[in-house]
Formats: sequence, structure tokens, C-alpha cells
Amino acid sequence: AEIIIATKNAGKAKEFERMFKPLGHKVKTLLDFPEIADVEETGTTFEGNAILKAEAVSQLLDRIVIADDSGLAIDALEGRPGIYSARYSGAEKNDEANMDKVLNEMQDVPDAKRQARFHCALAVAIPGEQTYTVHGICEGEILREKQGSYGFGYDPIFFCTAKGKAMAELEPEEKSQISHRANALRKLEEDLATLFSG
Ligand code: ITT
Repeated sequence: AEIIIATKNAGKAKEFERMFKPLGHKVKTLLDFPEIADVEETGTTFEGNAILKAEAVSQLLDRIVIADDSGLAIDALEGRPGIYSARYSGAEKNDEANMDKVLNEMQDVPDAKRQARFHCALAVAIPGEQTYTVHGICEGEILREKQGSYGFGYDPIFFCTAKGKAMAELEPEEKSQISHRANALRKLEEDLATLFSG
């Protein structure tokens, strides 16, 4: 079936397409619905923001909609950038500037204290039913410089423990095995088979 993901982030969109394909689903995102305005992310948690995005778009389209709210939490920065990951460096969404800000803030943090993790909350909004969420994480460390060119966002400065490489050095299919997004989606697989059967 066709699954709608309430995201305007092209990097997320590509990953969802890749992950849903083997499950037999096609993905549409807000990049396919340019008339739908940005939803204000006024929540205080990944879950809260994912619910806001999923419900807003589900109401507009009267369809089942999944939203992804995600980000990077760095221990030495008390969990920042966290829910502010997309705009950490300022008003504009700018991956390079965001990474530069993190590298700068992490400059004096020793190797032993560079632990971080990606979070992904997925919200499923179903017309007439209660919205629910699942959550996935991916553990790693903040590198001292950018490495690799795959992926998006903070991938070049994130050393992925599970793979022993920078996230941006992983081929897309490798990232889709171990990412926070993949770990969250795995928890939805059975539900999706039921929700979108036929
Ligand atoms: P939508 O709300 O339209 O989905 P967004 O980019 O604004 O797009 P978020 O508010 O969830 O989405 O912010 C997520 C940010 O966290 C994203 O912009 C990246 O900077 C970072 N991020 C999330 N997942 C990531 C990943 O797999 N790799 C690298 N960075 C990631």
C-alpha cells in the first residue's frame, strides 16, 4: 500500500523509501504535497513533536499518517541538541553549520566522554483512533571531524558503535539496518502489515 510520512526532510524521505520497499509499501512524503505547510514543533519531547506532525497531516488528508521526530543527544552537552537538532545553529536548517557548532562545543571534551545517541520517535495517527508512538535509538560517539558523505544531518560527525564507522561512511542499506529510524520502524512492522493489508 501507499504510506504517508509527514516529513519535508529529503534525507528522512529517502531512508523511509528504502526501508519500506522490502515490506511491500510505497512511500509518499510532504515533498509530494508542497501545499501542506510546516507544522510548528511546539512539543517538549521527540514523541510530542512526532504526534503534532502526524495528527496535523492526518487530519488534513483524512488518512493514516506516520511522522518522524528525531535528533542527536550528546551526553557532554546535557542532551543537546536534542529536539532542537534541525535548527541547532540558528533559524535556518543547515546541516553543515549544525555540525560545526557541535564540533566546536565538543572541542575540549576528551575521547572517553564523547558518548551520544540518535533518537527517533515515530507517531502513527489513524483517523478516529488514538495516535501512538514507538521509539528507537542508535548509540555512538561524537567524532573530532567530519567523515564520510552518505546520509544526512549529523551523520558525518557520529561514530556508530554498532558498525565501527562514521554514520556517513555507511552505505544506505547498512545504515538502514542499525539506525535509530530502523530500530523504531521495526517496532511498527507488524502493525503496518495489519493497517495496510490489501
Ligand atoms: P521534518 O520535521 O519535516 O520531518 P526535520 O529535519 O525538521 O524534518 P526533525 O525536527 O525531526 O526533522 O529534526 C531532525 C534533525 O535531527 C535533522 O534535521 C537532523 O539534523 C537530525 N537527524 C535526525 N535523524 C538523523 C539521521 O539519521 N542522521 C543524521 N542526523 C539526523
